[in-house]
Amino acid sequence: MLRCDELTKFSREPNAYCRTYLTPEHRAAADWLAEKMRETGMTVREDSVGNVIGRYEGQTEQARAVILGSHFDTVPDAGKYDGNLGVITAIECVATLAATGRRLPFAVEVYAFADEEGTRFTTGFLTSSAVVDGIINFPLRHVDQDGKSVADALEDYGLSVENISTAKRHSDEFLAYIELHIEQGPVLEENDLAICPVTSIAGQTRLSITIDGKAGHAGTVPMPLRRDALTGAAEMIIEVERVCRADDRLVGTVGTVNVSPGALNVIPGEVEFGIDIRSGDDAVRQSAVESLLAFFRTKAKERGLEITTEVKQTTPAVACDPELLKIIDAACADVTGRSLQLYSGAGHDAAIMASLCPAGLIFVRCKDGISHHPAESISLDDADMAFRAMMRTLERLAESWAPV
Ligand code: HGY
Ligand code: MN
Ligand code: MN
Repeated sequence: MLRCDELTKFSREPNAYCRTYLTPEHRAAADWLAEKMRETGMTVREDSVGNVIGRYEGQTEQARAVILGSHFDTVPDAGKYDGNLGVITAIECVATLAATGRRLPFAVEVYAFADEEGTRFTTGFLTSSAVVDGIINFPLRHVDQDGKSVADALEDYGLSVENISTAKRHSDEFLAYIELHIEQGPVLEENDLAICPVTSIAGQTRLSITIDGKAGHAGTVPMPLRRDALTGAAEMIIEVERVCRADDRLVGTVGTVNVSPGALNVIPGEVEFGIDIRSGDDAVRQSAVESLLAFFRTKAKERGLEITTEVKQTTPAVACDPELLKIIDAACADVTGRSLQLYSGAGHDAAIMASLCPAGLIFVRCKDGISHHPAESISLDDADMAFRAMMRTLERLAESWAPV
């Protein structure tokens, strides 16, 4: 818990916790995490996309590894446990093994992923994608709010686009990936339960929609002659909510709207807004995206507006490995005496790592289900239960999952 507090000092600004990809605060946090990993005796390195990786050998050199991981980047004005708790707990598990010189039949690798949220460059799971595919999972031409591209940001950080592929790992190196993460929802709290395993992770589509109308004088252009980009976008944004309210398998959010020229007395000429659509069912999500894009085009035509749509990310829904789920479920029950399994509406690196090796996710209760907000909080007892569940998972894996 103290370490999650300490990590908040690496932030873009002191009074709103935010740490985004390839920034000075990312660099400082990476150095701090590397030091904590080294203190446990792990060998530590950084890969070509800024992930921090610690390795604790098993009983035999170069044994296949179980990865314990999560991300250490944040959303703007973030809470202090989303991602960070999973990285800190993973380090704590290795520290506990190392404290008694205990070696498991497999190695343990701790992955601190540098960019899961996609706060700076819009597309999420950037650096776990590089571990799985050896590429950054979207065109490198995407730019941040200041117009800086990923390629330039990598250069500034001392990395290069040419080397991204060296971050790739191979399935035969690993037995499993296990992530501890706050639930970011209210169900564990409703069930008066501290932790539980996750069955599957929602698929998501991130879109950027740009509407071009005609800027003009707010006082002199008669209403019927206007091509107001913002009122057109507003009708489209309401349609996102209407479509997603109509089907409880869907959630849809418009979290960003940029209006230009952005003056009170000027009719908006251009609006760009970002959409996040999710579902546990890929077909449901795809058809919602298609029907929304069709609506947007019709609305734009009606209003004499130009529309540009860009898919920034599509990530399929992913089922956690069923065998690993049984082991994690048993480990959680060892600690809580109970069993509950939850679906995750939030995306996680586990969804990407599932393409590399069997992936599992442990949820820990967070107060009122609040997340992506400074009020995000967990209790010390629950953090302890989560840590013990992760340790029990490793022990059960050691007993039952003999490395090949
Ligand atoms: O958006 C998400 O679900 C996660 O916080 N990246
Ligand atoms: Mn998050
Ligand atoms: Mn997260």
